[in-house]
Amino acid sequence: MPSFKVPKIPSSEITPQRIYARRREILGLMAGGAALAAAPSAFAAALKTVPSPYRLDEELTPRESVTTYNNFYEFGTDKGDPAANSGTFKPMPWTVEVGGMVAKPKTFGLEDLMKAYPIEERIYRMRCVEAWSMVIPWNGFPLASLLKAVEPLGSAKYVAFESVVRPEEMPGQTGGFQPLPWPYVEGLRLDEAMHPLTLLAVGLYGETLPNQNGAPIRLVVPWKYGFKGIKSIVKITLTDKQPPSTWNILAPQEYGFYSNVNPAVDHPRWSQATERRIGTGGFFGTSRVDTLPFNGYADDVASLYAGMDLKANF
Ligand SMILES: Nc1nc2c(c(=O)[nH]1)N[C@H]1C(S)=C(S)[C@@H](COP(=O)(O)O)O[C@H]1N2
Ligand SMILES: [Mo]
Repeated sequence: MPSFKVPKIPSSEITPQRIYARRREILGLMAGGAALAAAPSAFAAALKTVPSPYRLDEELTPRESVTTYNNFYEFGTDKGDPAANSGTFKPMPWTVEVGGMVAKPKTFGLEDLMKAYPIEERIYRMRCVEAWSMVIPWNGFPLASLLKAVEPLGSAKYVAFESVVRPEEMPGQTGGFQPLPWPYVEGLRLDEAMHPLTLLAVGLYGETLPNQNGAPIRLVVPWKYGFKGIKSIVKITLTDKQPPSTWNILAPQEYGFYSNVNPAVDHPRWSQATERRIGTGGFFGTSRVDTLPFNGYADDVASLYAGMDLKANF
């Protein structure tokens, strides 16, 4: 259970009415297990979710913004590219291979994972290192649940993640200009990975993840910059060495391994003191808000970094 203060307010008070109307529509469809008619992907389906205490008393970013303003370089580097170019990506069937320093390595089918753990709704802030942010209602289960199932060995100190490589379905992985080395890789310290806030998301806004948001399964670590939230995960490896991180490999002086949201540590090329909150006051509206240490989750996670120099280990 979370240690942070969560306002005990019914979600109807914090969720725009439009979304609630949509929820009723989804609930109606859930009864028949039908896919959504107007879904952006052929694989989109309503999720049966359970409430969680992880809520925020902040305006949600409209679903339209969450699903059209994206970073997912496998589909192109412009914000609109992932939504425009991911139509042929096939997130089903899908497996995630979990191994390394564990007693019970296993390759999980995505549907089995979704049946094994209750799918929670969690509303988190998402802060990109580029100084924009959103408030997103994710659906998923704690990464800790999956890690416990494979029984990490005492020697395991980190968790490494890998995204899928499918040039035939991902236009950013073909052609002359390759913006990143593939696969996209990320890592967490084991205690960060086991933290109750750390989520494996399989949906947002009550539906399976749109391709552009990292279908069918992606990481969400709300106190870290968005690039730690690796998308379309195919492999999770427990290890005793600090894993590589794509943006850290590319520009180590700009993107640290930890990348905890920190308004006091500027990016070498811009300030991190404030952020543009996307979609506030309508689809194209933005407002500038102060960036919070650990993205507002300091009460929960600051103790993970006790005694660490947060400017040196950024
Ligand atoms: N595989 C992969 N994962 C990725 C990225 C990417 O380019 N490839 N971009 C990251 C960045 S920089 C951010 S801000 C978030 C964006 O998530 P969203 O598009 O769902 O908001 O995904 C992260 N995960
Ligand atoms: Mo990002």
